[in-house]
Amino acid sequence: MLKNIKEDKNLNIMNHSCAHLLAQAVKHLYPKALFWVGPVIEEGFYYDIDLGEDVIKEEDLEKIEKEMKKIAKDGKRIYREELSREEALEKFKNDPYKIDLINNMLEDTVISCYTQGDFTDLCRGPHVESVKQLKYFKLLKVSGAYFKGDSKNKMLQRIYGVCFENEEDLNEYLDYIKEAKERDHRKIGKEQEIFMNHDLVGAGMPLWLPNGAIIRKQLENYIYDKERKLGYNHVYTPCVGTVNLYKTSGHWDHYKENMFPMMKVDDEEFVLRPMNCPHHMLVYKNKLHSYRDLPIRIGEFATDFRYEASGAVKGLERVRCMCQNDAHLFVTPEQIKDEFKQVVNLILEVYKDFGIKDYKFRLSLRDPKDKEKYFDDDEMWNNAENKLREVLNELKIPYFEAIGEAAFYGPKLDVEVKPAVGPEVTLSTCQLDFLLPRRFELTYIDNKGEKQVPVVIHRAIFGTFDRFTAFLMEETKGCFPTWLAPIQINIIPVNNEHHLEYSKKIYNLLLENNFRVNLDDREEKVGYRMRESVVKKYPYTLILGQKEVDNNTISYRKHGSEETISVSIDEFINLIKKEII
Ligand code: TSB
Ligand code: ZN
Repeated sequence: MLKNIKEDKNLNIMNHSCAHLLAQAVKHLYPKALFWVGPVIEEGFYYDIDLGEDVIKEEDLEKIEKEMKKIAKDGKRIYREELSREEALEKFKNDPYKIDLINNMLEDTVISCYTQGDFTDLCRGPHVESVKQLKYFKLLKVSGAYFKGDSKNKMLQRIYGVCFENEEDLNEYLDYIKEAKERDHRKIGKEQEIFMNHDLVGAGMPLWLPNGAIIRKQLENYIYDKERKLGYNHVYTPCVGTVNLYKTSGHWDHYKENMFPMMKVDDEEFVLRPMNCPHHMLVYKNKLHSYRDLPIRIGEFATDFRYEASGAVKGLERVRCMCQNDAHLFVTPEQIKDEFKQVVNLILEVYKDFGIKDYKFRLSLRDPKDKEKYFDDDEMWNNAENKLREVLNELKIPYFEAIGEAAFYGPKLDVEVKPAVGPEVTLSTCQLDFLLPRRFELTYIDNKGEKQVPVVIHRAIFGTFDRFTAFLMEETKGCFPTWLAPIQINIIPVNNEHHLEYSKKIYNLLLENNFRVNLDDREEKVGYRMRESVVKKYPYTLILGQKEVDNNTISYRKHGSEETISVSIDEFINLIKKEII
């Protein structure tokens, strides 16, 4: 595991000092530059810069880095100076950003600045003693960032970099970034034509291409079968609802900032739905229920819309239009534990099937102080939170607790995973809810003939198909297992004149057997087409030449193997069928 630079005391100081070195170099090259803040982050440092008319592009980073090296080599000492508020305001009187910082400092803050050669910056410190100590650094990227993170403010330029104590650590880190970039699902998604985005559709609204659609369909079939076996019933419901529906559920009061704005049609006020629970509550309410009917498990592959900040949307991982693998389980209080355990076991089973090993369970609790986000009923919350702890302890599942991560209606058990790039995200979730059934006045008749309110478990095993597919692309580095791969078998005839007819016969036979096949009959050299088959990560490549035609066989290579194996077509079909089941 790589070091967390922010947490490592020495690296923190070095990276912070390196941010100053960056600012000094930028000032040399762009004398009009003004600087906002340059903090240390987990992955290194950045500095937000106002360059006026100038724009720094990725290709300019090299020359800035060169200037940084020059200054570092020059080896000036770094001096700290403490200033009174008046002195500081006077010293930085031509710099609106520093004046803003000074004016926002608390009364008793010690104001200090650091000087190295011809560059002085307002800073709390500490710093290394001399710029000479900064040797192993690299500028990584440049992006836009709004002043104070507010889109109404001016866009500044943010340059990211990283600094280490030695060359080895720097190289290890750069290799890691390179590998992460290779694994980034946005790159794989493009290369393998899994999804695309278009400005005319909008940010965070991916379009699933044919290859992606195959993967998604496979995932749907996989989880649908599992859910059916566990007694789920699936429904289709509209991806809009009236504002009143979401007022009844409480989303309008507690979740509005995550929703698209209301739209009026005739006299009705609609919203694109951010969640499906209200619809499923109404499905439950369509009939009278006895305790004998419970648990009732209503599932749906349901499209939702959520407002995510434009800077936060990311490929398929964080989108504004998503499809949940959702279900709501309506249970009696006595059934909570067993039903919750069934969900956790399903999560574990699915992760095992997909070979996912690196994940953590997070118990997401309310923040009792946040009365706006969370429904105000301490007894209900304590009861629900304790119930989840009990289940987790009984299942002996290791977990960590996170305050303020619960849904507004109840605590959650979330599964956290780490994407190739960026912070952890939640995949699966299982949530306990005593609130929504009350708000929708749901009931069942208990064994004494009395009306009772059911408890609801909200759960999404994949989370969304979008996020899960993004994660799978990164986990597998784009080498999908055969049952999921958009193209499972690629056929290469050695010579079109002599082997195409036989190749077509094999192609049709494989199609008839429900495999997803591609016939690469382009007039390119065999070696070239083989290499491309490897690059495209097709699980199987068939090479069909004279020997195969004469013997009525096929020769195949499995992705990742150099070995070519010859078998009869029946043997090959059986082999893949066995692998897929
Ligand atoms: C499970 N009402 C519940 C449902 O019944 C619900 O909506 N829970 S949720 O808010 O946690 O969302 C379910 C899952 O959707 C999350 O666990 C996460 O995996 C996924 N998800 C959330 N936001 C996004 C997003 N912007 N892009 C892609 N997937 C997302
Ligand atoms: Zn729900």
